[in-house]
Amino acid sequence: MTPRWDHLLTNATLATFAGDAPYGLIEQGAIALHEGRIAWIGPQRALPADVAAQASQVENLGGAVVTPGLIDCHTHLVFGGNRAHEFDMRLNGATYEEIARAGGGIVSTVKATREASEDELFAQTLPRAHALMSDGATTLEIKSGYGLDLDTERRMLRVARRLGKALGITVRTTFLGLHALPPEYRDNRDGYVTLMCDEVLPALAGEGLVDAVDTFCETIGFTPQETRRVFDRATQLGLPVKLHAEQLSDLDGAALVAEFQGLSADHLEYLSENGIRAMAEAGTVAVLLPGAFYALRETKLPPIASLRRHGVAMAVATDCNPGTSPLLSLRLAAGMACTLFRLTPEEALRGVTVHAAKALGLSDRGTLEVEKRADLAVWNVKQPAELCYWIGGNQALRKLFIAGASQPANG
Ligand code: DI6
Ligand code: FE
Repeated sequence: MTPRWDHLLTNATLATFAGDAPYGLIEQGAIALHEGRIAWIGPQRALPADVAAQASQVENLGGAVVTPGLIDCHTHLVFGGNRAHEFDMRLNGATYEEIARAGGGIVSTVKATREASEDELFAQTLPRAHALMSDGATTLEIKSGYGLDLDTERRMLRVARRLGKALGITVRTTFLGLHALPPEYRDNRDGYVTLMCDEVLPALAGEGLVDAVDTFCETIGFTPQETRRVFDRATQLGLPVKLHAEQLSDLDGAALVAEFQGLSADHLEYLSENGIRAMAEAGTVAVLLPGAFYALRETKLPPIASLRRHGVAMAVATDCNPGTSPLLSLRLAAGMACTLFRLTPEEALRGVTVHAAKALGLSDRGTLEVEKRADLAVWNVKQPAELCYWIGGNQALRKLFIAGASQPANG
């Protein structure tokens, strides 16, 4: 008889995140994978009698927790060089904004990125992608935004696409041309926004390199009016939008991205009730970035209680970037969302699975349900809360399944 399933995992603690029960938990569960999809899932006692004959491989997990493969829905993973020297400056009292205005910050990474070849950028980024995978990530969002010119923005997005192919994971790319004003346009903001809206974004979208469009809407970034210009262009190109919003101040960016039915508003330390109501109305996901909050020693907490009250889905991501969040573990980001933002472990884990999928507009993953993509993480823990509880270390992940193909934790 031809096996019905490629792989059957038994004796598992399944954190499915399907439905409203805590973790969508199925204890003593089993899950069958076939041709890259989940083919069966449920309590082991409900498995068909002749199950052993129906699977090419049967694996007893000894009670280990299985979650959907984690989804990092906000990273700046591709960049040249690093900014450890600014880490020192900040610890000596310089604020993120002072560093930015002194020509440091994003612009200093732009210089290093412009000078790097595609192969050099790929080689520098690969270890960072491996690090995220070694702690459970199977889908990554990767932004441009350190090129700020056509050639380098293209090179960044090509490297992002290449990482997905090389690692066999899903990479969703986001155009972030409005991340910072490059030196050559310091006195010509309008010229730069026009270049990005009328030339760079259309060109890169036409080359199939862009899945969504983002902007750094902030006092040291771009105005709501400038944001609206690039969002109008994204809409004309049929691309969804998301936004770095209310990180350092309230420019009502959340309401703006919600007006465009945007996928997500990200950071949100300074988010207002008006912004929350608009996000709830539009179904825009709140992406929380505790790594930047931690690294910047921020003190203003995102309004978590109000987001809960309004039923706004909360995602959690690393915001991995060289300046404000050099964080290479999505599982640690989930733990930080608990300890720093007071999310429950259940909320934080939903934040790196089903809500992160929503923030990327992906409906084929993020929960363990029949027909969903067979991206799974098998963990060396017996209860899901441990994934947020343990700080650091690389002992948590046992193995990944990526579209049903298993690979050991060390990639
Ligand atoms: N907000 C951030 O925290 C990062 N980008 C953004 O829009 C910072 C990126 C950097 O400092 O390199
Ligand atoms: Fe960011």
